[in-house]
Amino acid sequence: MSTRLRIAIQKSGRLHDDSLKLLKDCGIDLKNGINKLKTEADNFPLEVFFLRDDDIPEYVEDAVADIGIVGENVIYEKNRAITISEKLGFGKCRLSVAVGRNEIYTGHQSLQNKKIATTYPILVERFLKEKNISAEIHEISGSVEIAPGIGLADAIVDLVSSGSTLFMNGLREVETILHSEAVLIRHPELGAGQQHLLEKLLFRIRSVRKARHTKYILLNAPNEKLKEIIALLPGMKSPTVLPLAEAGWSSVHSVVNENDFWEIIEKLKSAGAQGILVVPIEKMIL
Ligand code: PRT
Ligand code: ZN
Repeated sequence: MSTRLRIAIQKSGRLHDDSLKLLKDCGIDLKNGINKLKTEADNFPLEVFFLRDDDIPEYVEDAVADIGIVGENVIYEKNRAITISEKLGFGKCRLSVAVGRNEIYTGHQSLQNKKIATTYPILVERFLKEKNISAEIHEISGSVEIAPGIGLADAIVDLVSSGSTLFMNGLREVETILHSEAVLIRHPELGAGQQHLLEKLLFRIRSVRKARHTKYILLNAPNEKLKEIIALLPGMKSPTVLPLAEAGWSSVHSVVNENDFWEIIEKLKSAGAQGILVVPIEKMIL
């Protein structure tokens, strides 16, 4: 059988859709039937396993899958012998300490001798040890946010993204233990064939991710303002400048980073740029 790369992704949940979208954006078409345990790609030697996120590090460690997509929070809690290959920029959240809205909290020393409910006992234990605090960790498997309300704990440590779950349960976020996002993990020792396929996949992932943060920009500029306008547009090498049919005017093409985007647009306008078009880029190969 020819060499294939086996990837484990979440079967359902918060990372499922973005993981599939990433593969799709990398030009990988999966055969139908994503509700099954596994599927494969039509146009890339890739087999996809659908698993619970908590099991993914173990499958990769045991070489049942070569690579996987999972949150950093799961990796650090599970402590498996796997390697992080690439941050993927989605599934962002933080693992935070929260206490009752009206509780006094003056710093981590306020946790001394308290009861903390969490689904992340290993990370919490490490945090307490680092801070030299002794507290009782109460491991529960879900709905951590109700623990203080029912008298099970004085504080909780849980994942937070918008903060609305904490707010709705009368809790207040007081300290962050870990920032997390989805990452691509790999078995530490892949065969030469799998290693080669992983490099191909990583090349595509980086191109897709770079493109997501970059826009293609086209504008018209009076020639006497070109120098000033070009100085605002770094481009990949330098901007492309083409003459317009109307004498004295040029069309300038370049790429801009999404983060600098509005700032640059304003400066371009005040420098005399007109007819500014901004379009998404699908892939970006540098
Ligand atoms: O079934 P399976 O075991 O695969 O899934 P799961 O239920 O264990 O995980 P899932 O799908 O909830 O989350 C998968 C991963 O998404 C997590 O391991 C994180 O890496 C990431 N992620 C990002 C989050 C959140 N944001 C998040 N907000 N995981 C969980 N939450 C929960 C949090 O536990 C809390 O209950 O959402 C609630 C808080 O959200 P806000 O927006 O109200 O703050
Ligand atoms: Zn899970």
